[in-house]
Amino acid sequence: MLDVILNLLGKDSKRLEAWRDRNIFNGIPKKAKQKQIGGERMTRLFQTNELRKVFSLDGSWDFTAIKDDGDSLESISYPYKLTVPGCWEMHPEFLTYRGRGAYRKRVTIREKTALRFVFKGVSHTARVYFDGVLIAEHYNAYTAFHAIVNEVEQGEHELVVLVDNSFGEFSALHVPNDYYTYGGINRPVAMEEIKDQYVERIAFTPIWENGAWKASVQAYIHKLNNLELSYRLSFQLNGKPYELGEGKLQSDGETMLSGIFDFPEVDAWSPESPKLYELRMKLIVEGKEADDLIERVGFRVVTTANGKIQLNGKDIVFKGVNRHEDHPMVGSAIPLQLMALDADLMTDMGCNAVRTSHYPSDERFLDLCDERGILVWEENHARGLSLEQMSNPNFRWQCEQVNREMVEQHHNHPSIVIWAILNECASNTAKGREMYKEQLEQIRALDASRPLTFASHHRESELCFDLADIVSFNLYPGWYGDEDPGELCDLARGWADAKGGLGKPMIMSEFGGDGYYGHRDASRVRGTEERQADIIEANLSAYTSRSFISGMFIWQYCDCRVTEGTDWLITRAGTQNSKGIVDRYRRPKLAYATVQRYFKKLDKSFK
Ligand code: ADA
Repeated sequence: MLDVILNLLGKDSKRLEAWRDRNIFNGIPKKAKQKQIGGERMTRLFQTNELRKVFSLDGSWDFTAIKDDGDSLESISYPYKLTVPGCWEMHPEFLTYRGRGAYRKRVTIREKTALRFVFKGVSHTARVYFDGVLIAEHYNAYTAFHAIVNEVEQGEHELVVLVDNSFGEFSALHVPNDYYTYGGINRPVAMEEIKDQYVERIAFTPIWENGAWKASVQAYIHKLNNLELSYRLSFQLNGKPYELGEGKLQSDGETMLSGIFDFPEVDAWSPESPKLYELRMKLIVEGKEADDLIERVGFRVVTTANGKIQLNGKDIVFKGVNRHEDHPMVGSAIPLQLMALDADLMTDMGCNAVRTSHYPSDERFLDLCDERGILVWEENHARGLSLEQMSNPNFRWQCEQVNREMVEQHHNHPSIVIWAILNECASNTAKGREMYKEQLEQIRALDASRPLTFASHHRESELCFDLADIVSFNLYPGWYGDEDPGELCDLARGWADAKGGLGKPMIMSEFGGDGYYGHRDASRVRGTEERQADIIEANLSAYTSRSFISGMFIWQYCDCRVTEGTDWLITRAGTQNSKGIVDRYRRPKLAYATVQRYFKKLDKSFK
């Protein structure tokens, strides 16, 4: 009998009771018969391990939609093949399918080992079975989770992932919205062979003190057995060895080691010179190499002072776009090539920043931003939730989990310079304020090294500016109203100053207007590419000429599919949000050149 350890990153399985109680999957699948699998591969833009064996499980998986709630695992047959990562909406029979699906993959194990399965993202609820035994449950498409199976015998085994992208009370964050909640295993999957003790994660926090670089390094060792073992944890950075600690590992579970180290010879990370270093952690147990973990890190600090944001002590202004993960041919499962194209187009437009609206990004995109010096505002998952939606009994734990997973999983990316929460939710109410406070405090406790913000559309009725380090406004002058962008942002500065944001840096986090790709007309009426370019121009002209503005993020980088709906969503022509500077296929609209003019000009004036 396998000793199965359920070990979700969030350890939140109890909280999925509501979901589990629906009790729709209760069988045990048949034992695996076929062969699999791909070879060892890199799952990031750099090699994460040299000792630990990491196998990518990306590729072709068996699939079926589960139409009947009474289906048990053993009665499921798999008539389809789908690609992982992928979204089932890309298959001709599931173009608009919302519901449940089952994915199956058979894996061959060479010799008895413990396995760690890492799912970088399943949209939006996953239940994972190994040889018919439930090993993980996870909610939210945009953060990773893992499960460990101990003492797996050599031979063939079966992995089944039940995926659900339906809406309902059990899902407080994935709701019908102005973007699309796709279904499927939408980010990569890896299988790792681990020893009885392994390095679970590293948290690296750079510190600039007395004119020199230091860093806090924390490492978490996970142990699967109860034996008393001696260990030593050491790492290398920039070719130099460092000792993190040694001792006896006694009980099973997690051990954390930390230290503050000097790094006198390193160069800083910055947009102009995005210098990265590998931090190579090695775990020695009973004198033998047991495990390793490699992270890529950069030395930079982010501060706020005098109403401005500083990177390494120098004031910066974000010239950015909001990005959804969406493409007509891959859904939200954006491949690396397309991520790189997105980064190239942003750079070509003159952007130095991107906001991961409205959820944590695929880590490979963050890896690209690290490499290219693109500054990132990363935010948790929520868009436009009313107080009623925030009062959903599942809202609190689902936010707590996505916040924790976002910060723990993406802590080491130097490109991330801001954490944000709850885009356009009920921060204008007393009850909403409590939740904003709780979440900002949670993130600050997890990582005090980055400033915090949230994007607000509540204008003078906003109640939470005092809780954040930066005030951020989503205003749409020229689109939802006819205000002058300059006058409106002067007013906004006044609202912020009067409502707890006095002296804090200010960002225009969303502005823009619809432009239907190819719809050009000399009348420049709403919806034409010309009008969209005019709106972008008026906004950029106002914000780039005001020194109290610390950044601007255009809504949005690319058009995106939205949920089909009959209420306000019906205003989204073509079931898409068409405010992209490029369309869903990344074809530039007229506004592209407008952005280039302003963002590239701004570059010169700031040199
Ligand atoms: C909001 C919201 C975006 C998008 C935008 C729009 O500001 O944050 O997700 O919906 O409005 O297009 O109206």
